[in-house]
Amino acid sequence: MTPWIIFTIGFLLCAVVSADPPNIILIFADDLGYGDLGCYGHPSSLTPNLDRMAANGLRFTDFYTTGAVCSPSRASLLTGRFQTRSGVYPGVFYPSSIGGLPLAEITIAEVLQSHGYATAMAGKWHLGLGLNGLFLPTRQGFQHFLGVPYSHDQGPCRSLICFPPSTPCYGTCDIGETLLPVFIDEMILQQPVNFTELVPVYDKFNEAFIHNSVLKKKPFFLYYASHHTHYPQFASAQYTGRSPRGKYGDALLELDGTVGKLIQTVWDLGIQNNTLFIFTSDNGPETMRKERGGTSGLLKCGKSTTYEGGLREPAMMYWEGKIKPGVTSELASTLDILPTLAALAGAPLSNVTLDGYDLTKLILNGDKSPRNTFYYYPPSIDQNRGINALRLGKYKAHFYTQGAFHSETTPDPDCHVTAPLTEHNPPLLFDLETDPAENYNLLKSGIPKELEPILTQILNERDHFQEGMTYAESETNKGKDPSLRPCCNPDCTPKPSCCHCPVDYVML
Ligand code: CSN
Ligand code: MG
Repeated sequence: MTPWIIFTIGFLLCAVVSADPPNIILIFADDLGYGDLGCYGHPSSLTPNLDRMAANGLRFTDFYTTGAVCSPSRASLLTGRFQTRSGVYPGVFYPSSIGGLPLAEITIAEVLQSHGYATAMAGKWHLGLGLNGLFLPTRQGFQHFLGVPYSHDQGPCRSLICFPPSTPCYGTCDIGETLLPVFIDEMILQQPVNFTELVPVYDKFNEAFIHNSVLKKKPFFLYYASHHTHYPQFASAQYTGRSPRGKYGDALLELDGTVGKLIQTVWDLGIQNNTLFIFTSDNGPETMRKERGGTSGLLKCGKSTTYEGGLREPAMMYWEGKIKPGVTSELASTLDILPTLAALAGAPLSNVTLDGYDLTKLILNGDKSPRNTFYYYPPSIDQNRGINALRLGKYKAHFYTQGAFHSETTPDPDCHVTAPLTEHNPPLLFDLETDPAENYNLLKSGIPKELEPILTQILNERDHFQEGMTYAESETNKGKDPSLRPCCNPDCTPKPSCCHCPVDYVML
């Protein structure tokens, strides 16, 4: 080979696998719907930093999360595998859950940490707590953790002091549970959490971690899993009353503020050309919270359903100078994040079965997505039923539909808890390009001749997928043990009221 050819090959390899592993900031919202951001068309949300990230990055129109509720969705994000394989189904973890994301699962943090990255997480975990913190982020590849191990409605609402402090909670929380803790690594830092000051503390933690990693000349992986915009809505003083969209808007504005701070920190350090930001959300909006819940915009239904509103999410990737700004309608999923980050970092993958694709050529070169299918699991996975729906190219087939409590209150009765589990044979078939709202079933009056081939292909694809799927023993059904509930005074009585450890964040 001539030196010129060797040089060219070397250059081409470098174009795909960066010699300098990029820093990664993965931002995950909670219960944020497809229609909630300004850049996705919401008329009264204020999201200037997210809109800027979208304008300067690649915004996805067809990006899917795998779980219509939290825990399964987070398990898939961090492992690149459907929740069926790790056993994080049905439903979600509770403070006293015995199970968790199995430690044998390999997370993004583990992939990157073993390749020399500094790793940290702030915010909501929701992948188990277990005995002596067995399932905390620090056991899954995160060197540092500051956050709450589950949802902030999984404790009494009185622990959620909003700003101003007299603000009542809206709806009900799990009053039988222990006061909500915030952990630093594996220790309880404060119980109950003071939500009016929590996000500024996360912001400081994030900034310190980025600074320290740069000082140590280490590439870093920061996972910021925001509590926003899960119910009940809260915001610190700086954001309260600042959004025209009320409580939900204020919470979203605070999340947007954190995004702005992260971008600013990266630019101040001059590492913007070597830092990839990814933003998306875990599941669709909880419309049962009415104006204090999110919206899926033009998509059908929301959280806990396998209509588009349950699983299609806002998503963007921003990397200054590397990712060409634009909008893509190529198919992508949270499943694809682990293989994509591993490829960008040049980190080897284990031989465990993955359900995601490496999207580097899509995001860096504008190529087609390697993904042409998506599989929709409901929160209550039943191995005998398998997936509820399947997307192949622009077509989506529903084999089962069901409404959900979380998707109550909008006018569409299909979304409501009163819409029972219904099998569809032949399936309902929608063209998501001409009909993203899933209004017009193409098979309503029989199977048109021209759709026979695509229907056959869809049914074959479903069989093929289900044959290749494995279902681990359920982790969420392993039961509960009240003694696992976190308590900052482990030996105190009477529980849970003695588990009370106020801390002034100013001291930190
Ligand atoms: S979730 O919300 O954690 O964002 O999915 O806070 O499905 O029974 C979902 N659930 C509490 C929740 C319970 C949550 C459930
Ligand atoms: Mg959620």
